[in-house]
Amino acid sequence: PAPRTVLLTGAAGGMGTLMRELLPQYGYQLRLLDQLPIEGEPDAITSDLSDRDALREAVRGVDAIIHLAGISLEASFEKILRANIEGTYNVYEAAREAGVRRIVFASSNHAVGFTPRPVGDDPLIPVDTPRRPDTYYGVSKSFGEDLASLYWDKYGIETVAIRIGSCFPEPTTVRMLSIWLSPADGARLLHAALTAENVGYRVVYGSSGNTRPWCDLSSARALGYEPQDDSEPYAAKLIAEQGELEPDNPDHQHLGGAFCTNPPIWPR
Ligand code: NAI
Ligand code: 15L
Repeated sequence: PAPRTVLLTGAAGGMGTLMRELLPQYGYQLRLLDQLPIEGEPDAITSDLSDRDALREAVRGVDAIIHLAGISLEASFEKILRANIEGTYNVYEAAREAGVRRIVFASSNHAVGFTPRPVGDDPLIPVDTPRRPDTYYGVSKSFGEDLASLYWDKYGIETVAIRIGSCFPEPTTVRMLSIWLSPADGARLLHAALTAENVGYRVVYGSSGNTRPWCDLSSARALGYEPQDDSEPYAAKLIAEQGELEPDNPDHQHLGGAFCTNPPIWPR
């Protein structure tokens, strides 16, 4: 049966806030968790991912987990270790103990951020491209993907790991024109990842149907995801303001953009 009750970790964050508005229309009952309290959501669980007892309680009775919580930019290795590496391990352990069968893991383009971005007629970046993390943050997403693989092979817990491009209400840079995931497409992709059958362990890219794509969406489409949005209407204005991407600019050479050179640091 399709999952109905879903734990959403990171529910206070940017994507969490967008997704808790958009997902209920697909019929999900969301249980919310974040280290930060969520205004207007008295039932949300306010807890750090390091609190294993709270996680055990949070996963009880859910059909699936959407795991968004974590540090979403670069930070010291110690902070990344605690929130993203140990935190994700704690989520998977809680799921295993409780018998949760499916997790959707918010991976990131930064797990493969040092991959050169396609130029001209170059092929799109495939999901099986070698990992090339661009930060400790990207390493933690690489770790999450491998942990998901382990929990599938060893315990039969299914994961769709989504290498999200840039999920914000609008694209704000020229790079984002290629990797933007509109919030509505984000919800479509999460719904597909929750409901597709027999996913096992699967990695997909999470972008809208952008006119200037960099990443191959075929594995996402194989889940039943059909993007409806395209960043192109934003292109003229962004390019007029910021200029085209330059092949010689180190910030413009890789999928991960400035995360490869001068990454934004948490907290923003
Ligand atoms: P965000 O930084 O806005 O939200 C992350 C949330 O996780 C925050 O509310 C924070 O309080 C919570 N959190 C952090 N550490 C925690 C801990 N130890 N215990 C409990 N909660 C904790 O990030 P955003 O943009 O909403 O991203 C959500 C997820 O998607 C993150 O895992 C991020 O790495 C990933 N992602 C997001 C992209 C995007 O474009 N928004 C792109 C690629 C990946
Ligand atoms: C990410 O992984 C970050 O969480 C998000 O804040 C954006 O920076 C995004 O990647 C991006 O590459 O634009």
